Amino acid sequence: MTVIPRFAASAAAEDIAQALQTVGCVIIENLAPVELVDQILAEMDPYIDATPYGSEDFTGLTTKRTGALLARSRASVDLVAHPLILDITQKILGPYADTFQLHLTQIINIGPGGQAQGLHRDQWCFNMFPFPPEMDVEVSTIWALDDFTEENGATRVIPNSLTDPPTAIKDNHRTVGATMPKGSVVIYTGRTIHGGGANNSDRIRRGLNVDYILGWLRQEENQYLSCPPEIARTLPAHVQKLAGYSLGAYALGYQDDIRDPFAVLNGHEAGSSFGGLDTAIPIVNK
Ligand SMILES: O=C(O)CCC(=O)C(=O)O
Ligand SMILES: [Fe+2]
Repeated sequence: MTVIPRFAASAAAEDIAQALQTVGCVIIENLAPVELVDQILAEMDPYIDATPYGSEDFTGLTTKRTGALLARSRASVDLVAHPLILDITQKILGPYADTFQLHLTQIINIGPGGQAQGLHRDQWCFNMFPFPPEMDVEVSTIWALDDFTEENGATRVIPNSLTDPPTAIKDNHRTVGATMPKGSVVIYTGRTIHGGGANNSDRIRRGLNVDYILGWLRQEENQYLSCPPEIARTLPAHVQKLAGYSLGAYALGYQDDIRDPFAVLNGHEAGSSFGGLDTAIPIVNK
C-alpha cells in the first residue's frame, strides 16, 4: 500500500492501531473541533511570536518550534491527552513497558519558502540506538492547525517504511503528503520514515507535534522544566501522570526517599517503597 490509511473520528482505536502497526502511518480526519484549534493558536500566539527560527536545515531556517504546550495552552490539553490517541498509543507501546509518557509538545510552523526537512525516524533521538527492528518505542502525532496541503508543507511520510534500512531516507520519491483538513491528525511511529514538507505557499503551515514514548526512556522535551510542579498541579491528574509526574517503571522516577512523584506533586501522603505502579500511573498495560 502506498497511501496513508484514513479514518473518521468515529473509527475504533483497534482498527486504527492495526493500520498504524502495518503501514506505519494513519490519518484521522477532523478529530479536533476547529474552534479548539483556534483557541490553542490564540493561547500560543505570543509564544510563537517570540520564538526564533531554526538555525540549521533540520530544524528549518523558516520554521519556528514552540513548545511547553501543557504550561502555555490549557486548550492544548484536549489534544495532548486525547483519549483516542492515548488508546491507540497504548496498543502500540503496550507490549514494551508498563507505562508510556509524553515525549514532547511542539507547534511546528513552517514559513513560506521553507525547504523540505531531511527524512528521518523520530526514534533516532535516542542516540541512534538500534532498537530491535520490530519494536516500537515511540508514537508521533502531528495535528493540522491549518489545512495541510501538498503545497504548504504537509508532513511527508513513507508508508511501509517501518523496517526499511536507514538508507531509505534517500527515497524522497516514496513519500506521500499527509494532506488533511485543519483539526485532523497524522500518526506515525518512531520507526516510520518521514519529514516536514517544503512550504511553497505564501502562508505559514501550522502543525502541533505531540509524541509519546515508553515509560523507561528519557523525554525529549524536559517536562519538569517546561511544565514545572506549580503549573502541573493545576492540570487534571491523568495529564500530570502522562507528563511524567508518575513512576515510569518499578523503580523509575521516584523522589528522594522513594516517594511516589504523583503523590508528592499533589501533597498526598506518599509511601516509601518501589513499585507503586498499580495506583500511581495512568496507563497500565498489564
Ligand atoms: O513539521 C512536520 O511536518 C514534521 C516535523 C518532524 O518530523 C520533526 O521535526 O521531527
Ligand atoms: Fe520527525
